[in-house]
Amino acid sequence: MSSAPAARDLANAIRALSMDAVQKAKSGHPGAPMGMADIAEVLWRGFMKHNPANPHWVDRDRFVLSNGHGSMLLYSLLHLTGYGVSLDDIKNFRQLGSPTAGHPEFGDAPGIETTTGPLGQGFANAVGMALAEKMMAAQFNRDGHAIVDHNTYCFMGDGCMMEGISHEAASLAGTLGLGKLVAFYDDNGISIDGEVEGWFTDDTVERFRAYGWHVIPNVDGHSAQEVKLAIENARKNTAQPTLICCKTIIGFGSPNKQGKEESHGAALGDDEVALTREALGWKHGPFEIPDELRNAWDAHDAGAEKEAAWQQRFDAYRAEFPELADEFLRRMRGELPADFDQRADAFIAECQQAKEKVASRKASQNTLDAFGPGLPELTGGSADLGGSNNTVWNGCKSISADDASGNYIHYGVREFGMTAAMNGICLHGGLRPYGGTFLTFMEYARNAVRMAALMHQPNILVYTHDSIGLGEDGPTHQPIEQIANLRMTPNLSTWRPCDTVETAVAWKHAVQRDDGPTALIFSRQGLPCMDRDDAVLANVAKGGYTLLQTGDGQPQAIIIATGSEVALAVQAAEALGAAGNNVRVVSMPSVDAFLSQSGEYQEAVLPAAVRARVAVEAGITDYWYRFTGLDGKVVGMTGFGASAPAGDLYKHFNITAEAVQAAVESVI
Ligand SMILES: Cc1ncc(C[n+]2csc(CCOP(=O)(O)OP(=O)(O)O)c2C)c(N)n1
Ligand SMILES: [Mg+2]
Repeated sequence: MSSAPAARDLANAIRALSMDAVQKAKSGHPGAPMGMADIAEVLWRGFMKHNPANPHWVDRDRFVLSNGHGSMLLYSLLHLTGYGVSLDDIKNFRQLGSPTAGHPEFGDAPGIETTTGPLGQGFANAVGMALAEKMMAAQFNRDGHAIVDHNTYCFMGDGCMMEGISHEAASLAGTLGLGKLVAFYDDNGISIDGEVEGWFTDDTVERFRAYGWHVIPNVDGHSAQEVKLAIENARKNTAQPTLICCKTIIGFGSPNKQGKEESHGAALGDDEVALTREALGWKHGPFEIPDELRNAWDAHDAGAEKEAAWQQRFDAYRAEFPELADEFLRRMRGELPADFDQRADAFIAECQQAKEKVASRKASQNTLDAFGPGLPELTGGSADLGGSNNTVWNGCKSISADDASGNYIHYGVREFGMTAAMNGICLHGGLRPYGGTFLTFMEYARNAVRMAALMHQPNILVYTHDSIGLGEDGPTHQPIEQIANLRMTPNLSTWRPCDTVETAVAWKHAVQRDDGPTALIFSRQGLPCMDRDDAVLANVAKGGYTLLQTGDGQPQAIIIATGSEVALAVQAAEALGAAGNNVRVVSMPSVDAFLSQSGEYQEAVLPAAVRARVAVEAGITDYWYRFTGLDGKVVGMTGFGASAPAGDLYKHFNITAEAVQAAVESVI
């Protein structure tokens, strides 16, 4: 009888696949997979609760490779344990159409929990996943019934540690006591430029202890025994997140390149690959995995058993709490309550009737008060601006380390950490996060906004204080180019509503969207509510619509406006109309929603023949030339704002009804 394969041999399967795939692609990063292979072997074979046959099993452990350049580590693991990543996929590493992209892309291959590559962000995603687990457990588990009970494991390198977001995310995870989060630090002393001593000398152990983490220092990342012990200790501590600091050798096994930056991000070369095979005692050809190693890696049987055990627990839960069980499954499927659409429409109609004049940030809060009670998955938060962002509604209950049963997260002043954690919450499932900050500080979180769009996650981004209209806080706080920037992001839906009605419609859209994020942009200052008949009201959801026209038939000119400037456009149009002109006002709360309408509808709202067009928005003018063309004009900002009362600023920057009127007169 042959003995079970040694841990090192099993890890070497990862090393071989990684160096061979990188060699074949002539591009990629062999160093991290070869350095972390031993850790991965212990974690995935000894601890990970997962079922390759069902990558969507709701109570699986989550695994995040935050140092995503080491993608071949993840692809090797998915392939070896039996996910739908074939040997051909591995051979096609980094090629067009292959699920084995340069960096792990969420949705490309089963088992990839999040897109990683932007260093540090995967770690913040993992924090969000662990937070979601803790909140879902608090909401759904009952005595003797732990149906939500899984770990989040994260691999991270020096780069992740150096990134500022690691501070935001680790600090939040420590404060919230995310005890089921276990991060592994690949402490190999190397990053792209060489030995990190020259640019990274933190005491990482003490740093994480200061955050309130349980830290296990000095683990030999090439000793299966030490890694196993560390994971056991990490799992025993359920009150604090754990960081396991693993000393490793980058490119482990490569005689001439291990321990050096040369193995970080380039193929080892044919000669060195051969030498590495020899050094590792790997006697198999490229992409060849002997059966006994394959069998030892295969996780189908163990995975099926683990899921079956959970299913049994869930069935017992369902027997005792049938409604809760159904609700849990509904939420994990990401389905909205059946009555949401109808309730939302009723509230929108109410807003139109009430015609309240309030800031759109206040209108947003009113909408949350209306939608929130029927949407238990709605999970709010703000980066320490709850009172300004109006993200706290009547039914909000804050969560803490001791009680995570609520629905509101105080993210603290951590915009990037918040947004990336919200991505992790979306990816985990069961909760629908929204989080607020000032629109200007969206830029602190910019790459996480982009990642939400890239990963098709329905993250709801609440941005208030949307323009010079915020007034006295001055130009550091006044967004100029941010709205255009958001609009130019693929798969991000951006809304800048003009009143209570458009605000409620925007929220409805954001909640119903299931394939990407929505940015909701709200004013600090009060905005009048527009008149609309039923037909006009029905068009608001189309993102751009004719709000009013001062005459019949083809208009002489069109004014396109958004948000706080719609009222200026209406004033200008009324003055022009009184002078006998036929002018149309198009309110355009969401350009992307408008552009997704039929060509016929778009032509009806913005007839191509009408080239006398003026756009008005208290943001950078450039974006709007797409709609106004060479013959039109744009009233807006061309530079930074200033510190003064909002009314004075609008006059100073000449964003007024008179300016709009003059612009229209000049193009008619
Ligand atoms: C935000 C971000 N900045 C820069 C990069 C480019 N980059 C990829 S890996 C890397 C160095 C990472 O060093 P480390 O985490 O120690 O990885 P190792 O070399 O040990 O594998 C850099 C700068 C990136 N992927 N993301
Ligand atoms: Mg490193």
